[in-house]
Amino acid sequence: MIDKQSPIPIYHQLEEQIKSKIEKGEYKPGDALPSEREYAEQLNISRMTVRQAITNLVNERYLHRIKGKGTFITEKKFEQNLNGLTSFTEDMKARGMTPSNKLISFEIVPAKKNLANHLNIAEHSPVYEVKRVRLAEDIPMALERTYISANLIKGLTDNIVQSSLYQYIENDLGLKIGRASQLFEATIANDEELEYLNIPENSPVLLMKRITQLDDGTPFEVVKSSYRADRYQFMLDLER
Ligand code: 16G
Repeated sequence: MIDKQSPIPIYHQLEEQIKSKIEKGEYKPGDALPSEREYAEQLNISRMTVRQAITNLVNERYLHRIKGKGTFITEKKFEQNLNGLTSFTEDMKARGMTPSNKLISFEIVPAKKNLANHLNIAEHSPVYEVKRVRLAEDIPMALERTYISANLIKGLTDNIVQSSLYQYIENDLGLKIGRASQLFEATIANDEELEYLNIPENSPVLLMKRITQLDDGTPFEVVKSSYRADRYQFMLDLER
C-alpha cells in the first residue's frame, strides 16, 4: 500500500514494497517486474515516481534491466567465505546444495616451464590437466582448469575428479592439505567460459588462481577457476 499522506516519499515506499516482495519470494529471481505503467495505474501514482523507485533498485542491484525486454529480479548471489581453505564440494555442501561436475577433459601432460616452477617439479614432469565445469543444483558456477603434480598425487582417475579431488587426496591418499595462495582478477568471459558457463557475451567473470600446498609445504596443484560474477560474491573477515 502507498500512503500519500506519509512524509516518506512515494518512490521510497514503492522501493520498500518491491524489496519486501522479493524477500518474501512473491517476486522470484529471473521474473520480469510489472511495467512502470502497471504500477502507475494500480497505485495511482505517476510513472516518473515509479521510474525513480525502479532506478534506485537497479542501482542497488535488486533489479536489472535488459535492453528491449524489461526489468527483472536479480538472482541472489552465493556468498563464498574465504576464511578457510575449502573445496568446491565442501563449499556447496555447507550451503545445503548438491555439487556436481561436468568433466570436459582429463589428461596427463608434460609440465611447461612456468607450471613446473609453481609446482616445484622439473620441467616436462607429468601433470594431470583436468578441466571441469563445477555446478550447484545443476547450474554451472565455475569453469576450473586444474594442474596436479602426477608424481605426488598418484592414481588420479577421471572418475575421482567427477566427485572430489580434495576428498581423494585426504581420505584415500592420507595426505594433508596445508595452505594456499590465491589471486583474484576481474575479466570478461572468453569463448570457453561463455560456452561452459552458459552466460551471455561480455559477461564479467572472476578469475581466481590458486596454488595449493600439502602441510609439508610441497605444492600439489595450480588452479584457474572462472566464477560467474552474476552468481558469486566473496567474503573475508578482516581483523586489525
Ligand atoms: C576449489 C578450489 C580448487 C580445488 C577444488 C577442489 C578455488 C578457487 N579453487 O574449487 O583449487 O582444486 O576446490 O574441489 O577455490 P573438489 O574437492 O570438490 O574437487
